[in-house]
Amino acid sequence: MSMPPRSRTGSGALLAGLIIALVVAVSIILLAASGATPTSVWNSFFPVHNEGGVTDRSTSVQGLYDIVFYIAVAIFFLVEGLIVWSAFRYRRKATDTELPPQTHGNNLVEVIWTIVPTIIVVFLFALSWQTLNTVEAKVTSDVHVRAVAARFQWSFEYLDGAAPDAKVLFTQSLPVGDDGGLVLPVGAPVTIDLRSEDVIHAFYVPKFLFKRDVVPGKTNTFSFTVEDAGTYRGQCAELCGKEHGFMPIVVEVKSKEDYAKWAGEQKQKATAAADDPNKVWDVKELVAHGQQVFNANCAACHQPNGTGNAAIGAPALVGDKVVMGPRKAQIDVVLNGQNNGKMPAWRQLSDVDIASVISYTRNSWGNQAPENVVQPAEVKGERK
Ligand code: HEC
Ligand SMILES: [Cu+2]
Repeated sequence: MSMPPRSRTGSGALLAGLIIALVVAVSIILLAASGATPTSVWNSFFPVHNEGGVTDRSTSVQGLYDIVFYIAVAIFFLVEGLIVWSAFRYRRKATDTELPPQTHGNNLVEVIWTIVPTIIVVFLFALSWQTLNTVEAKVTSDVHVRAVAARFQWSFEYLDGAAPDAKVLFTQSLPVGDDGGLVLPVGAPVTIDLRSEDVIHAFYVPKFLFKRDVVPGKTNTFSFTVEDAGTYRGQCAELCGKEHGFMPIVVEVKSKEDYAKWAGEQKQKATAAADDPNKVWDVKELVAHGQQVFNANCAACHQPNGTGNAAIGAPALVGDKVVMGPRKAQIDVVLNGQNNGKMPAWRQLSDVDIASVISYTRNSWGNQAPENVVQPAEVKGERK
């Protein structure tokens, strides 16, 4: 077959070269302008910027990642290199008038490009298998925590042993503060059970190089030991609803001694509160706990910022006459409901929960009710 002789000279290749040079130059200028250095660009290809994880399991995850990454880089340069090389080496020349010889099939290269990828895939399979076994290894733990995810909050129940028979010693909830978040000892094996109250969430702390789904009706478990003390931030990593972005996880890792002291204090506080319904609570404690109760039970209708939802007839609690009025009337509404259950009854909540949530509504969103504190004992007295 013959082809018309080509009139174009090397100008096409020159243009292509210029465009590539321009793209490279602009990329370098933009990266430099944003403060990137060659090291920071290189590190950005790795998890947590190549700093390494902080748990005993993260080393093997990082090792697997590194190997996969380097193999991918090698394949990238090999394949791109061959494409560019053959494009130049076998490009049509101005003097060419015939099609080049048409080749069909080559047993040698076909065998090579079947065997080599197979070896790579089998190798990565074995390596992943091994990594998975390391990451999933069960250990006898000193600390058992049940992480409960609910739209849109995490709480951490500290258990007195392995689930499912374990008792809850005390509970930690976000938002963060002195008593928020997940607190763990450094250098001690920890087991976390994941439970969802509603939809699928995911537990993800980047510095652990680990992520696991929290599935309703199923308990996922994982164990690890944190090797460096410090504060590590994470986030629910499953799109679970419109406030999904506000489900932070904060892990505070303390020395073993500090942890033991802290856990002892939490346990004592929880026991004291449970044993003594007549304990007089501090307004700050009530409001802090009340916010959790509100977000878990009331915010769906009254909204997290208390502005209500006209569509379902849930009134705004900001400046509401019941919330700003006498305590007794509000205890009655929350315990027994109102308007044939359009406002549901909340008798199933504990005295502490109800006292807390009422105190919260009386001290939030600009509300400053004259009677601003309701104690658990008062709620107990109103139950019929
Ligand atoms: C299923 C939606 C829903 C949930 C959940 C809900 N409420 Fe209500 N709430 C309503 C509706 C609707 C009304 C108005 C009832 C009526 O028409 O009288 C109401 C009324 C109230 C009132 C009385 C306001 C007034 O002016 O009469 C208070 C106080 C209140 N809710 C507090 C709470 C608290 C505290 C919680 C959580 C423990 C909660 N609500 C959970 C729907 C809800
Ligand atoms: Cu979530």
